[in-house]
Amino acid sequence: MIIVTTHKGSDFDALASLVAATLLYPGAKPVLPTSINANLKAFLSIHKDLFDFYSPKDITYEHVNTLVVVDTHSWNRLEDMDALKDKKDLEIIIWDHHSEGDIETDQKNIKETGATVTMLVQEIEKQRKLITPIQATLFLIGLYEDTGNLTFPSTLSEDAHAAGFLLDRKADLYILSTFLRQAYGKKQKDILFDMIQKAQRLELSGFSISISKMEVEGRIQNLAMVLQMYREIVNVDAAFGIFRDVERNKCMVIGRSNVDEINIGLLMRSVGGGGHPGAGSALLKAVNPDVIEEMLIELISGNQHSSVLLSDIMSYPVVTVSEDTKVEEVVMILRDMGCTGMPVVDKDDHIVGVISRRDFKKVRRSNHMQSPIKAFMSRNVVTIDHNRSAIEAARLMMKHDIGRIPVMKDDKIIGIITRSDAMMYFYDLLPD
Ligand SMILES: [Mn+2]
Repeated sequence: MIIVTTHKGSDFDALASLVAATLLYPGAKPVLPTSINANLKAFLSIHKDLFDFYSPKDITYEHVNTLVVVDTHSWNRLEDMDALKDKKDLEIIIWDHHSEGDIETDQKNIKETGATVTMLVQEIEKQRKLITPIQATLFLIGLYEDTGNLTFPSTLSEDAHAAGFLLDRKADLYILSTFLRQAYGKKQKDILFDMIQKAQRLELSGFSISISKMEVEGRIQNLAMVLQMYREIVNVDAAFGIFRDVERNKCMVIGRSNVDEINIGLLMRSVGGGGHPGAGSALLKAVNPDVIEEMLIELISGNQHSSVLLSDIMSYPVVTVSEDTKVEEVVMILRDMGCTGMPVVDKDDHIVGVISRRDFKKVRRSNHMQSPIKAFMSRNVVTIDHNRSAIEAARLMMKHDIGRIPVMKDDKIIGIITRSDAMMYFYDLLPD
């Protein structure tokens, strides 16, 4: 007997993948966990008769010789499957878009697509299996839910192709929009209430800020929406949530800002994430939430309480070029050293500019290759004194959107601090 199952707290991607897998493995019994999301319950209350789902307790484990697991590959996310853990000669097949999991098998179909159902739909298309409009609708709901209607940064072109294929197969967008509400479920509500109860406001550089730290279990969807609501409710200029997933030892940092002066995208980039001025996030491994909070406060307020000096973490010696060096030569030096920019100095070794990849865009004509580099370098040089802190360097990088800053002592360059130097420093703060 072949069974297909998926994770507890099943969402639409899980359900869609479960149904899709039964098409790829004819005769396979779909085993739906008893714990499923609220919007899935609503969908099944109407569509249940169309699908022949089994409950884990209906399964006689001795009869199972093939186990197909979709949208997870962790034993502890399955419901009542422990009896199969050590079963001899059990064939296990995995279809999942999460990179982490402990179910061992040599039949792993794992790719970090936006939704698991995308991979199964690709296979259905490849094998030219027929699907009904209702199946296509369910698959598209799963795909849209996990990719935020193809807007989440995790979305790949494969997801969009699969969506196109499903629309071709008559997926019904009216039905889809009925069931696909923004997932503001119990989990999200509990988190929001907890955040509001513990809400703290601080005033930093004239702005009202709120930073909440919380422990969460597993991957919780739509935390960004929760944070957006939170910022509006507590009415601050910028709000940050630091969500620590204890089990995976990761912190999800999400920011929302309503003022131009606090650029979330730049802030998140300086801690290893990304985003745009109003919204952004970063996923940090093994970082203490208190350290992240401290970093955010320091970055926004520009304080320098750090006792570690730049001279301890900067890179040196620094290769510089003289302002009279020909463009052609500078290009060669950069290529040889494998770097993207360097400081430019005059004959007294004083810094007069920096040259970076951006500046070479100005070099158009080939006769420019013989010009001195001073004709193309940027003269607005941001430098930092050697006795400043790493936090301040990170703040300058953020403010000017640059990745390297020359470190100065008595008007001479003694080193250079790069974004990765600053990151190394922050990560070294971690407790073991
Ligand atoms: Mn999924």
